[in-house]
Amino acid sequence: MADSAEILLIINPSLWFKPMYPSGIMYLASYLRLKGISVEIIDGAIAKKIIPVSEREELLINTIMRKKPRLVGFSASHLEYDEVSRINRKIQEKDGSIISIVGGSQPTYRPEDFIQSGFRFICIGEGEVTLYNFVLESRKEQSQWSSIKGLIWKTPDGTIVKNPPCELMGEGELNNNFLPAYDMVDKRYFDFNAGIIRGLLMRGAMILTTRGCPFKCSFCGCNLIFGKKLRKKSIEKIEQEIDFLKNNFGVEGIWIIDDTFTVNREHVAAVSRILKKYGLVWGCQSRVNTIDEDMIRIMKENGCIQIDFGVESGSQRILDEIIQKGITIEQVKNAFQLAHKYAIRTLANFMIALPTETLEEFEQTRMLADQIKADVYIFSIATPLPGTRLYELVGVPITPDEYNSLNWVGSPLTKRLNKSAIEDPVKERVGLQKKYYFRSLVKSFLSIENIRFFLSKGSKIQRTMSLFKYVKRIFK
Ligand code: B12
Repeated sequence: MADSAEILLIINPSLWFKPMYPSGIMYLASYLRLKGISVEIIDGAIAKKIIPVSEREELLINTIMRKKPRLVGFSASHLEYDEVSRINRKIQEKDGSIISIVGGSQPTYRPEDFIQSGFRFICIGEGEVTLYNFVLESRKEQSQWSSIKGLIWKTPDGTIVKNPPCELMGEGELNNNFLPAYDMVDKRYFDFNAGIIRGLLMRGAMILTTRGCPFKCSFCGCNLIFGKKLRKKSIEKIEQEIDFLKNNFGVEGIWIIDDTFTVNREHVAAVSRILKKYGLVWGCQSRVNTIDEDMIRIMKENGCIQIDFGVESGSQRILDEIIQKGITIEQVKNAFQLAHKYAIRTLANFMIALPTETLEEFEQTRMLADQIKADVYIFSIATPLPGTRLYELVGVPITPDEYNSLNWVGSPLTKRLNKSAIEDPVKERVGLQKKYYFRSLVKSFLSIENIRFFLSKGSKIQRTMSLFKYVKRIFK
């Protein structure tokens, strides 16, 4: 007799220790639980001592096998393709009757890779409804997999079937499932974690207040997951979530993980006021063309301390033709000026070595970086994620076994993928990062908010430890 829940959802399979909790899996777990399905989250990392990767993987597999689940669900970014596929194959070898399914960003972008790697079932896009229907169908003796919207699957004779996509949940449904299963993950995720709002030594949490993004940047596949239309959680539910986080974990700050928080003015104002009511500092991702003085003023008055902007390039041509971002350099300058005026910390994301980028255009990027005077700078080497339009624009095939070396600081693939005039993107990135990053790190550690946190009662040791851990991670 199995001693586990009907479905186990696996996080942090092995190699990638994520210092933040995985909202996707937690939303799936809470949705299934609301529908009366027993579900458990198994975390491969946080609750364990530091042990070698291979042993950690064994431990995870043994834990799964011991629980004898009927179903196992994995989530994967491209970086987790390898490990998730390997763990799944090992589980299948040990017990072929376990039904496993994978979902998340990379399976949505390129499901066929996961079929090749041994998965029989892939969930495309938003997962709650598809997973629920999948669990119900799996209980039947003769499961009709073709009835599950949002599923791509393989028949016993090896045919790959693509079912129609699943309708996205309406706002009512988002509100019913407003609270991700915070109680099913280790409480230490909410301990002092300087990574939540870069450099702040506080107890923090991430929340998702909207789903969907109306923009179409070529490097991002987000709207393949949640669509283009913005769907909002109600303010009452957002308040209940914040109340829960404050009362249960004593959070002091919030990072809003919406793709673009500042799309809807009324929503921004209402959420800001709730955050202020709970005395929290907070930050969000924004866009230079969805923000204006009125909005920034409201955000500042209500405790916003950091806004992240995707600037990407100083060349208007690159922004228009390659990134297809829909922003102008003037809007970039204006947004940073406004944030400075209201003393909100800014984080600027840039990409270098975009396809067709000339040396003059790279110089324009450097100049823009100097002009906007951001507090934190992140320079990434443009990385075409398979399944995105940027990947098509670069036009160089990347095989699945190369996925986990695809990263933003440079990789064995960088040379092959470089379709710009910049000869050595790795060297250029290091130079830029050195010029800005360490200065900005020191600046953020010495920010007023941090000093205030540090001087507040208790927890000085934990706050200091969190600083060390954060710096160690950066240098790694
Ligand atoms: C917050 C965030 C982070 C946080 C925390 C991530 C975490 N703990 O999960 C931090 C800052 C750590 C982070 C890091 C990185 N991130 Co990030 N991140 C995000 C962000 C903004 C939100 C993720 C989130 O919580 N979404 C909300 C939840 C509810 O959605 P979800 O996770 O997609 O889950 C839903 C579906 O995908 C599906 N689903 C997911 N899993 C499963 C499993 C099953 C079984 C089923 C049925 C369905 C299913 O159902 C869920 C509910 O509807 C997304 C953008 C986005 N819109 O998703 C990028 C995103 C996930 N990140 C991305 C990237 C690239 C990274 C980094 C590599 C960046 C870097 N330069 O280092 C790292 C490494 C991440 C890693 N190891 O996987 C990419 C992934 C692309 C890819 N091809 O995989 C995204 C999509 C952004 C993008 N523009 O493309 N990230």
